[in-house]
Amino acid sequence: MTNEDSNLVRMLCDAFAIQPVEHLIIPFGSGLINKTFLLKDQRDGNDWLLQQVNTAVFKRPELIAFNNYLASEHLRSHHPEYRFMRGRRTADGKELFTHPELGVWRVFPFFQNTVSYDQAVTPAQAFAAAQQFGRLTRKLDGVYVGAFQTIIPGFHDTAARFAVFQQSIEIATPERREQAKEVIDFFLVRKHIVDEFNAVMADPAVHTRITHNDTKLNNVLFDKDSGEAVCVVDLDTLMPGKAIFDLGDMIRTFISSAAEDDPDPAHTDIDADVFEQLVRGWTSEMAPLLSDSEKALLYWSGQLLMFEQGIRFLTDFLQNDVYYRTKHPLHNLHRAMNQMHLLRAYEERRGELTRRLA
Ligand code: GN1
Ligand code: MG
Repeated sequence: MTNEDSNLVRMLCDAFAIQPVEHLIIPFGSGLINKTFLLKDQRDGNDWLLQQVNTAVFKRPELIAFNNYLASEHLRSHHPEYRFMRGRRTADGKELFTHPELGVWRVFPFFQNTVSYDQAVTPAQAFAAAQQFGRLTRKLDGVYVGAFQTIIPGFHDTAARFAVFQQSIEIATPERREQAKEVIDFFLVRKHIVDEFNAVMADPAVHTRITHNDTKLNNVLFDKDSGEAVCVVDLDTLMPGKAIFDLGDMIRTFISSAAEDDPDPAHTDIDADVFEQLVRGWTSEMAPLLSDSEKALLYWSGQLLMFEQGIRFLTDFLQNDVYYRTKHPLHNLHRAMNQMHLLRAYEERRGELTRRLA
């Protein structure tokens, strides 16, 4: 860890009244947006996750704290057994630590003996993980959705994201536009997905609920020994949304054999058993709440989210990497290519996959 990071962690520990065990401060996780540290508290032996809120992405971090508060109050009174990751307060009782140079930080309990996976789970793990995401939305059924804030406006507004994508093609450097040509064309010819999205959004039977909005596989913690899914994490985007989009992001991230930035099509294979079990896991919680309209969108939700994520990565490439953290100049393009290969494979196997859900 750099000197700078050690100083940072020391200030954060002061702010949140934690006495860290020096050798147990580790940079943590593989998020593309936030910086995270894991550390142990000398006093009580508890592990904590220190997470930076990226204020370029989360322009109003207090809204994250607000929604988390509303959710945790509802769960505490209606479902006290539910394991919801509530943030630790600062020494002076605030939900967020805000500092002019160090930025905005939150602290969460870290459940010991847990692990998360970036990819390649078994069908049983896929069932359990999807069940956890479904359970969150189900347990939050009954809250007054209107009281929750929109943390990132238009987060899953695929139509708006497509419009920005089209503009970014125009303003991109000729070099990047040329490098991305095949991928741009691939997504442009799928504009019908945007039309389908607009129809879905206009359907009153596709309900707005409180959803997680970032249901990647690695946002579920599994117990290292029993292998059971323990809880969901990364509640930064807990806000009103369509539950079906949570399902779509699970399909996108669970079923692929390739890492999210692997551009080689030969590595992208779809695990149909994982697909089937994740949909079953999610519906094992959500079925009582789902309308016929929503039930008709199970397969489609995966298509939507692969499309949306593909154009998000591609837009960022065309805009010279302003949003996602990148490790090399082609990183966002590789991510977009990965979504392209995944979506293509997913469409090719549509018949087989939808039959699995019958
Ligand atoms: C971002 O930061 P992380 O890894 O939790 C992004 C998600 C994307 C994801 C792709 C706020 O999530 O929407 O699906 O990268 N989060 C935000 O890996 O934009
Ligand atoms: Mg996230």
